[in-house]
Amino acid sequence: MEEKKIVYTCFCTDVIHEGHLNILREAGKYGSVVVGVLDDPEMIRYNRFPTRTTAERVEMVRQIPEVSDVIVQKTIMYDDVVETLHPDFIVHGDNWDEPGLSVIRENIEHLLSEYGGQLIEIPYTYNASIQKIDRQMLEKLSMPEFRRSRLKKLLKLVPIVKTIEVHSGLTGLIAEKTIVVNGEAIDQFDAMWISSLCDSTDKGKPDIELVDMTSRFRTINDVMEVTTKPIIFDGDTGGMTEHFVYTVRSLERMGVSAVIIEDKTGLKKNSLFGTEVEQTQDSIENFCEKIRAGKRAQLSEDFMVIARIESLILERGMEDALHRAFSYRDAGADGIMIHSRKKDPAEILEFCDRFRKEDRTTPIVVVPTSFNSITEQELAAHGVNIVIYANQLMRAAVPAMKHAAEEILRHHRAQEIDEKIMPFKEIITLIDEL
Ligand code: SPV
Ligand code: MG
Repeated sequence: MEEKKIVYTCFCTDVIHEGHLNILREAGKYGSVVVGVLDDPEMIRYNRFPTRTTAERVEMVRQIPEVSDVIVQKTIMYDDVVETLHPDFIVHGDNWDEPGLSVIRENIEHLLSEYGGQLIEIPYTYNASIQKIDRQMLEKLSMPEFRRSRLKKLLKLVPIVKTIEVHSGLTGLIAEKTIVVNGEAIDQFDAMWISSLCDSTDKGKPDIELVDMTSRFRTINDVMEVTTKPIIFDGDTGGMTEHFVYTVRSLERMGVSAVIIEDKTGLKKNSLFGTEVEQTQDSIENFCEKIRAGKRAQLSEDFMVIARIESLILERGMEDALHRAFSYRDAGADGIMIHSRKKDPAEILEFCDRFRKEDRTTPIVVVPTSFNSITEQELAAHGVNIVIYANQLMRAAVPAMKHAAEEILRHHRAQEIDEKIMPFKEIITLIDEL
């Protein structure tokens, strides 16, 4: 008897809906159906953050009668699957125009062509009921409980959490939706940073803890209304300990995942000024008490208080930075941010290596604004867990806006600048309609 042909399809979904069942029914006509469940880390890079774990999704697919076997697909590209399974057919929806899908199609076609396998494209179903399920998934991702816990999950799943600064709904949408295809890899940001510098600058104010918490919370709310990714909040010095505890409660309730507070006191100025301006570092005792109070105040398990060390910025030396790091950790800090304004990443790497020698688990956060030649991969190799691109969106926007304003003044009309600026039709593609 002729052996049954193998038909393979990969699912990157948390819910099985009629579109998937349709794919499986069609696939079943060609042979015995093996479904790949895309592994969590790859789901995160390529698609939406999974609301169910890989194991749960495997179980979900196993329950479907049309499915004869389930495997975990480790990478978005099909090389490993094809090598081990050698399917006669690969079935895929015909929604190839979605971001990133065209490279996957090329990958599948190339692999199949090597041994005469066949790609079967099935019309992609996206009706009202599927649309509703899709929206419910997005809604779940944006809810405070789920969003808040996502940072800790990410820390377990990805080599380094890539975080980009946002200061408005629009920049939030850019962080949420920007996807690039880099060779065979698809990439996107994991989390968002509400920077005190950019939040203040957007309001035309200096970064000296002048913009009050109510206003900062409004920025968080603007971002949260249109996004799902987790938020790390720049809490400046945290203010007075008696105030910080209330900030922790509010952030937690809103669904923020972490607050980073820096060990400075008095009139805080931005760290990128370093010793050019007068800045005072807090005592270890005071700052530890602030961390302890914040940790006592939080109610959920997943909220993180991360302690930021300014010793290198204020040129107090490596030993002081390390001593503070261990003290803050012992006071209960869930992570350590180490900052530097040197172009050379050497002092950051030395800190990370020495910290990691004694502590293999406490997350390390860095902000490579000055030491920007270092890659995420190199940082991760030195034990860094979260990288924050703290101000690049703002710095990209300002010169572009300034140039447009100058051009209009120069030419007494807007025609000359028109081809350099994005048509609004394109901008509004970022905005979701309900
Ligand atoms: C911010 O983005 O506001 C920061 C990081 O605190 S830095 O500007 O580098 O101090
Ligand atoms: Mg700041």
